[in-house]
Amino acid sequence: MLPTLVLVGRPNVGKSTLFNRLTKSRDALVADLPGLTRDRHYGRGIGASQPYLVVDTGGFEPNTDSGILKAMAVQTLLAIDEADVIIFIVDGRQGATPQDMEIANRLRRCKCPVLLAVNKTEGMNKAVVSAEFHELGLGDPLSISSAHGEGVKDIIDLALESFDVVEEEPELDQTGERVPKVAIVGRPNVGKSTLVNALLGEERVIAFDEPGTTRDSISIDLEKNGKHYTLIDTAGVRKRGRVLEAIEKFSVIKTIQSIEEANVVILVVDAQEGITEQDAHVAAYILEAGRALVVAINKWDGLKEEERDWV
Ligand SMILES: Nc1nc2c(ncn2[C@@H]2O[C@H](COP(=O)(O)OP(=O)(O)OP(=O)(O)O)[C@@H](O)[C@H]2O)c(=O)[nH]1
Ligand SMILES: [Mg+2]
Repeated sequence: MLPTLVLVGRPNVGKSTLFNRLTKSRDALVADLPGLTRDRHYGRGIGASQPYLVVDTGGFEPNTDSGILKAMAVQTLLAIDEADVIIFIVDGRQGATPQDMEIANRLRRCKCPVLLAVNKTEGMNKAVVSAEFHELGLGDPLSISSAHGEGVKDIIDLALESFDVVEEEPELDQTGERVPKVAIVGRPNVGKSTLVNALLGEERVIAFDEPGTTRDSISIDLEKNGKHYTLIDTAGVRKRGRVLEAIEKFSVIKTIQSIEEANVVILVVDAQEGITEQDAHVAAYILEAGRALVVAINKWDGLKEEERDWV
């Protein structure tokens, strides 16, 4: 499992600037307009002694006007749920705002560590600027400059401190051959589980929860034509609260983690709905991660002849 670092903060504090620096991509849109990040939110982090996953939560529009969801969008709350470490970014030039306080209140309930990063502090007296952020109640504020890189390596090192670098041993079957890991990913309802069941068919299977993980992907042994495979199914059980569950079931973080674990990824798309932006982002990540990609176009049977040609 890659440690997952989630960048949280109100609009315009510099989340995407930090995301770009950590992933060295200029892809994520950085602009002087609040709420503009519409682009990529998930990337592999660099510059540390081990790989990690960075999630930029900007641009997820809150979709309700009451309660905590007003300050934080559902995707952000989901990401927080699945984070290993949260980096909460505030703007050192603007000082602590009521919205910062609201976000801090939510983050204080998180089980994972939260690091408080005071951004845009280049050329400023760091002790003075960061002092007022103690009131957020999230420990010592750490001064950084996303744009200039000051303090960035320190905060990442701190964030990853408690994670061991794990060299995974490839699993071998009885004959000593490597067992390929096949992840099956895709949006909810595209038919992932049905595909898994179809693959398994009459074969004897042993299903078990991946040991030592808090996330709920499931590994399944499959023997087909005398060869062994491990299927990784992300569609398994969810432990999340009922409210969130109802709004959004698709977890990109879980999907990415299973891609990282796998040698081959089957991306299941729905022929009747076509390829969504989400599908395209996931496909891009699979290729970037250097995994073999198989695109499975499911629900083919429901299409008319001319629709099949089009797909
Ligand atoms: N001076 C200074 N400006 C910065 C720094 N980091 C980011 N900025 C500027 O702050 C503005 C917002 O940066 P973004 O990275 O787009 O902010 P964001 O948090 O991703 O914003 P949303 O995605 O809209 O929530 C841009 O004009 C950046 O150039 C910094 O370290 N110092
Ligand atoms: Mg942004």
